[in-house]
Amino acid sequence: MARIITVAAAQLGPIQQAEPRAVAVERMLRLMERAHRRGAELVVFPELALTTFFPRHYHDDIGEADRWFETAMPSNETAPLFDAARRYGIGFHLGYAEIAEEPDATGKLRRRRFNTAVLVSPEGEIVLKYRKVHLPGHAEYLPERKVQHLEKRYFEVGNLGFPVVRAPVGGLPGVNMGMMICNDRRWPEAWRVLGLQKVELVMLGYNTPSTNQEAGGFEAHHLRVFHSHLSIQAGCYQNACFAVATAKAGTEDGHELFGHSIIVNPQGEIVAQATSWDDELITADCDLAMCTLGRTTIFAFEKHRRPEAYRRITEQVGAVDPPEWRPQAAE
Ligand code: CDV
Repeated sequence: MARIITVAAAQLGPIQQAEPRAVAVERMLRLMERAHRRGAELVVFPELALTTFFPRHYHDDIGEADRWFETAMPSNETAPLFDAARRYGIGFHLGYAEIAEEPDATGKLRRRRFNTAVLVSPEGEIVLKYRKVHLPGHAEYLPERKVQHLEKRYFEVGNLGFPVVRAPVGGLPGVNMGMMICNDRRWPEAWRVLGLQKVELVMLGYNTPSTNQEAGGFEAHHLRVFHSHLSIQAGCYQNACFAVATAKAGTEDGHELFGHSIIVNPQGEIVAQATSWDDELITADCDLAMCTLGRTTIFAFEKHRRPEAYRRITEQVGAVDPPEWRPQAAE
């Protein structure tokens, strides 16, 4: 039996450093209104949707970066998004930088910073929170880099795992939903942890530069989008789920982000794609019954997975050299 929801990726064009949150929120409200007019029941905004992608900017004193962070969700500035959810009866997913006063692993209460996303219900309640696990980049200023990527400086590794929740969307009483943030989409482990919780819809926001900033070797320009789409399409196919992958796009603080937001089905097909590098809404009707084929046949995990052969995945971080083969005659 068909289980159809209408979802939207609300791509944002650039947000410059000087732009206040109120401007970004105003743009997001316009996208939510458009989503409502098109019948969308869930809207997905990008990673760090309220500000410029600030990890490209170095602050010697990390506290100086606090102005990019939210200490409350909702706040006075973000409350209009929650009001719009209630007004239109649609849920939304929002990426933002979070400051939390929380005990750390040693039990010490302290100020902690995370790259976070929340799913908000049409009633304006936070249904699910996720904190980014795979933080790319570096913690210190690197003079050899033209553009810094200081996520490891400003954020701690997410401490919530990869949670999935079953909650109503539109007319459906329960949809299994999970999240990833940007770089997470390149890691099959993240997809599989969601897949093992029967995720049906993955929401993910990203900010990805159009060129490889690492200067670690040549990477052709066109491969940037290819690798992003390849990861998302493979993740959806191998875990029999839909994904709404929403970008921040265009030239932000002089640096280009590639956009190309997509909605992908469990066959790994792109069913909608953004074509601008600006604020743009793409929508798709997703029949969640499509998730059944993959998860009852080729990816019926309970029949075919062999965790005893996967121990390295959780026991080992870096790659090790394999044993070297030598011809017997040489001994
Ligand atoms: N915001 C990100 O996580 N960006 C990374 C870039 C640095 C490669 C990404 O994986 O898209």
